[in-house]
Amino acid sequence: RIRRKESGFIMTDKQFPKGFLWGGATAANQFEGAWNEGGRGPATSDTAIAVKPEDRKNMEEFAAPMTREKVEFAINDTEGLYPKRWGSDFYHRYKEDIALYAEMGFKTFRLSIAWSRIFPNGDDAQPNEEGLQFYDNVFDECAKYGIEPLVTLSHYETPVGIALNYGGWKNRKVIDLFVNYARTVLTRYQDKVKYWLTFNEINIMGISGYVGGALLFEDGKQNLSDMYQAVHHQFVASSLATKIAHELNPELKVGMMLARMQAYPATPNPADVMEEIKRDHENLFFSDVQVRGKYPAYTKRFFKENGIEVIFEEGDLEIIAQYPVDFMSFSYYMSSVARHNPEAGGESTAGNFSLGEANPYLEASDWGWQIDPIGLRITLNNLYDRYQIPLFIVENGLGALDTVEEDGSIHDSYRIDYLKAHIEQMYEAIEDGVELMGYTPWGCTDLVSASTSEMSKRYGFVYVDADDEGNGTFDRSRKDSFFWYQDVIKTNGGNI
Ligand code: BGP
Repeated sequence: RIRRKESGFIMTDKQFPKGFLWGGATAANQFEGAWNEGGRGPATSDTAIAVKPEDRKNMEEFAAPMTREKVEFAINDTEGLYPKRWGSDFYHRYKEDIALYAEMGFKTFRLSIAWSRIFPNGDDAQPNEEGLQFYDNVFDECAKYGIEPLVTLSHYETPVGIALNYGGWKNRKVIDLFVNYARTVLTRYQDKVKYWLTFNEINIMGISGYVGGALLFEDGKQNLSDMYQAVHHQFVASSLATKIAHELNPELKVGMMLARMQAYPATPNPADVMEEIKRDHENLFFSDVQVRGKYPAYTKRFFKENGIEVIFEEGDLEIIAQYPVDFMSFSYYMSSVARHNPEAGGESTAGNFSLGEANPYLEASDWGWQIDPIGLRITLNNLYDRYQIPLFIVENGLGALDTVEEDGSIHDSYRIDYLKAHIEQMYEAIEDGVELMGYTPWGCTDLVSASTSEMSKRYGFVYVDADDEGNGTFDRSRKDSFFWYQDVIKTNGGNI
């Protein structure tokens, strides 16, 4: 099956589609740092404290509701450990980072805009020009190398002013504030950015009260009505942003972003299969609304049975119906097991969002995330069967502890194995007929973890010399996976 040799690389018949968008993904709240520079206002992510290594598998902090008390305390606290405030210092090192992406051959680079860099308090009358200029510089740098930016409007951070003064997304006024922000950046960057995502992992808000940063619970208790009200507002805001993008230029493509959680029935017991369908409904509700443009019947039932009250204003459902997304993107890290009677289950494992039953057929990462490459093929097939629109994998990867050798090299063969196995399954899914736009593995340069705020949980091809306390030079270096991924891109997946 070996076809030809090109500049030292063996090319095989196994090729990804022409124009496939290989790249990497980051987010401002975990990567940029410079939290109080350039006129940026504080964001909810600046108040996320580090989880100690011994508490790694304890997801309490991740899932704890965001409260006024905590946010106010953290924002005035100069002593505590808040690693997202310094991130990986992309703010000062973007030129070097983008040059490294160009060296790997990236076709695309996923990043997010920090809302509070543009509107420091969330509701300012005028945008902050210095913030706008920063992203102009970043996009111009990408353009130098022909790298297409893929931009998330809201990735796990909200201006603190919106949390404290409005209570976050449960307040309808936040739709207008977001739409104003979206209009500002879509208009400004319409000639520089073609691909946009509205909300990162829109389904996580309820589970990750604190990390998601979108919703304040005054009494410290998660409340399903508030959560689904907030989600509804995000649906409307997302559709309005899509409308603006298409009015500016019909060529702009706007996607939704789901944390896809593939679940398997624990046994062939129909009750377990039904449990899996229920999990799918919880997860796919978000893409059903954003892709199909309407609330599914199963959600109406769920609302009714759980006493959830969501206020829909006149015109909301029409907006959602009129402006669905152009493509669907998702993150994929692991799969899970669905069992009707959890007590009958075996061993448990940690995941990025919750504890769950371990699948005996799979191995897990050091953080307990179960590694399942075939699950990615299953997911791609299921999503494409369901929606028949282009898909984009905008996050995938292995969080691991890396060791720097004496000569500075980093031999991360475990990361290469993980990514290779997933890319193989992507190829299979494409052969199955799935329309896949691209692949941006998470944290292409090491960055601070969303769930634990650790720097030592690394995903990158590029190493950042910084520890969990923010000590280090923050200098960049190439891991073994850097050279491996460079080959993958150069051969358009032909060496997998
Ligand atoms: C996703 C988030 C990212 C990211 C990733 C890895 O849920 O969109 O922001 O960080 O998960 O998670 P973690 O950083 O917790 O390892």
